[in-house]
Amino acid sequence: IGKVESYIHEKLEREKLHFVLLDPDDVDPETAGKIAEMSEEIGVDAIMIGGSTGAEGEVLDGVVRAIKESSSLPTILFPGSHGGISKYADAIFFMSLLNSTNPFFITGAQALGAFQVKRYGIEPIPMAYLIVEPGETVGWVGDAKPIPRHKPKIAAAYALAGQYLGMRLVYLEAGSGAPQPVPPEMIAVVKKVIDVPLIVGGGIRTGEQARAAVKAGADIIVTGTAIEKAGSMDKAEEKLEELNRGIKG
Ligand code: 1GP
Repeated sequence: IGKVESYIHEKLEREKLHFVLLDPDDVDPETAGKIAEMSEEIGVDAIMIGGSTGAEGEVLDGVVRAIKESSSLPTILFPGSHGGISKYADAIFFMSLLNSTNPFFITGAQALGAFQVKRYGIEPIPMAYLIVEPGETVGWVGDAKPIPRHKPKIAAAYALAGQYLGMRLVYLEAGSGAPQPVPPEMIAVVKKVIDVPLIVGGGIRTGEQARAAVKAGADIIVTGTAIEKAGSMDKAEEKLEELNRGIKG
């Protein structure tokens, strides 16, 4: 396994992790750089870069470069498709949307992007990506059949299947900006059956919600909207601190 994945595993032996997601379609490079710098100071563990719409090409490259220039945190691509690849990033969540109804999001985009990942020497980290209701934009764009919020066993079955298919991370996603995060009951049931680290994101806005997800069994918490839409850099900093405290305890 590669450098970034080793870093994740080493850190997980000591603490729960906090990844901040920046969507190049929502933040300009300068803001992204500032948020990354603040994130590193506060104790965030990695920056994820991606989005479902418009997070491609020069816009994506510009944001990744700005982040690399202003922090030494690992940069991990979180692509909406093969368009979400940037040669400036350290690693990529090489993810399959297992509960999509469209093979493009399960294996198609992956095939279209594979050579580019190899050419640029980006570290691929295989990940099972599961969309839970409501799913928001990524659920719609990804042609997902979102897992019902009150059906944790369906989530667990997909998560275990992902692990058995060789994926080394499982991500439970409620969708960026979801009104409610993934239910803690679902996190607990999934965590019980898998052995690989569990990532949870979508709609986590408060330290309390982050804490609840960690207590239920999440290993890595992803936050995006709460920081991007905080309103000012000062408020973004406060929010980052609150969320980080919730995760790290
Ligand atoms: C979205 O899970 C991530 O893909 C983060 O969601 O923007 O709601 O924090 P938020």
